[in-house]
Amino acid sequence: HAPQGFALFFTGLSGSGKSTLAQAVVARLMETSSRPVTMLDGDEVRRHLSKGLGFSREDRDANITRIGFVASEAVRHGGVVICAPIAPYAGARTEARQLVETHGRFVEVHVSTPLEVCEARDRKGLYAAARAGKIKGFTGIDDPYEVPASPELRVDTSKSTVAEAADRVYEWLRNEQLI
Ligand code: GGZ
Repeated sequence: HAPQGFALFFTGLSGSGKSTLAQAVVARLMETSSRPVTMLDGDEVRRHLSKGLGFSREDRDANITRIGFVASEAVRHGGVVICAPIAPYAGARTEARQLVETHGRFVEVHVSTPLEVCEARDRKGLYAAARAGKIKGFTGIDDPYEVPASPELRVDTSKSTVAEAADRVYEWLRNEQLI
């Protein structure tokens, strides 16, 4: 019979390694299975699905609800969906979970790389801009990130390599017989 659909939902600060990790997991899935994977890339989501939304609480919540809705539609048909938004608010994450769990599994992965590490990396210079007051309401600086209380998995990319973290996610999925 057709395998169960699931959404792999990475959440964490900007620069925590969510996208890199998501890409590594997608690569592993592609190597080992012929199941199609829908990647809801953060930048693309904000360019298309969530075009026009900003970073107020309301807009961030709307962004996450839209991602949850699209994920649930793919999962309904047995699909594998991977997304990696910051998703700073627990309420919106729960809403996305509920949408997806109507049809399949929701796997929340908290990418728990500490703020100090994300800020030291500052790949896009956004933390420096936020500290300088050039960006207002930046997650972790002057906007909240509600730490997930009970995610399926927690990974810290300052304590392991991306490959090791991707391995842990992959093994977790195998253990749950999702792949
Ligand atoms: C946080 C911001 C902000 C503010 C722009 N706060 O490192 P990035 O650049 O590529 O990832 C961040 C991205 C976050 O978008 P999400 O759709 O994942 O956010 S949410 O889940 O909260 O809807 C960052 C950039 O957008 N960015 N302004 N104020 N990140």
